[in-house]
Amino acid sequence: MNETRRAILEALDDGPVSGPDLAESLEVSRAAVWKHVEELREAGFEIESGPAGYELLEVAAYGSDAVEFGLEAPFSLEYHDSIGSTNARAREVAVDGATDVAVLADEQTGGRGRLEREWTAPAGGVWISIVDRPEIAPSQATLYTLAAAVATARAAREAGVDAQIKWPNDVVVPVGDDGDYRKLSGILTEMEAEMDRVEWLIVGLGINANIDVEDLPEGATSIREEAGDVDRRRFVQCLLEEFDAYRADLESVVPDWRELALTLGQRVRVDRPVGEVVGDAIDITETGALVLETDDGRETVAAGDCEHLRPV
Ligand code: BT5
Repeated sequence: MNETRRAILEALDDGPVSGPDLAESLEVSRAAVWKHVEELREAGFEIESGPAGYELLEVAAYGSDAVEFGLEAPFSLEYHDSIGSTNARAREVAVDGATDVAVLADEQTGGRGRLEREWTAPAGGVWISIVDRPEIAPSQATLYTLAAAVATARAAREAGVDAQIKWPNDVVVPVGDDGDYRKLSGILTEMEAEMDRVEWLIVGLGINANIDVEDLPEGATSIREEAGDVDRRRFVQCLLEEFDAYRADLESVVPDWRELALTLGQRVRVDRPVGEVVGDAIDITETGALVLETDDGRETVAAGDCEHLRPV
């Protein structure tokens, strides 16, 4: 959003302000203030001109302006009502050289999971891909993915959902006490890197927000199902703010991940490219690998598909 428009909204957020006062504090002409207010109205912000000046009655509907307004994290938003995949679009943005851009959509028609699996993404969800160019080694990229999972779980908990994390980065809602769950959110991280340097990184998050479970695959749940509809603008702001805080403090990611983990303490099977391994999940390492106690001793698993098994 244009800086002046953002400043006008911030000023109006504290109550009515007159046009001349706005012009003076922002050091622009009165005509410029009027023009920006008209543009904000066109973007969907309901601004009334009363005796005390301009007053903000309602924020624009879910979209880039609405999410950027009041967002306390340095991301610019690109919103689409409908798009193939926000990750595919984010890749174009990344290749163009941008950073700290979040591509957001109401609906995806070609959403992707890991390993080219399909991701169901009807209208009402939160489908978002964050473009970042962090100064980290490729081996640290896993921490970004874990950070996104922790941020998602915390935002979902804020919305009243009993969200926990299944290793490495599915946000789930537990069912019963046996490690069973329904999937609320998945994360797909993609990056371009050299041996010792990340060029860009895209963290794609899919959260089933205001969606009926009938419109989702078997085994999925939504915020609507668990806690009722959420204000998606606030949810996305919370998500981006949490993610921003974690990427600035990568050391806090693993400890906070552990606090929210459903997988730790479970008997699991992990499918890896080199074969599967079964054991009790006892911890994750500081780089996010899963530590298993197996019949043949301790094993550390860096990546794979994890399934919770019923306790024997
Ligand atoms: C994931 O893959 O969990 C990563 C999903 C990432 C989606 C986001 S949305 C924004 C961005 N743009 C994209 O195109 N993608 C990202 P994976 O672990 O492979 O899980 C995929 C499996 O989850 C599928 O095979 C289904 O079984 C299941 N699934 C598909 N859609 C689902 C949904 N909406 N909710 C819960 N489970 C789903």
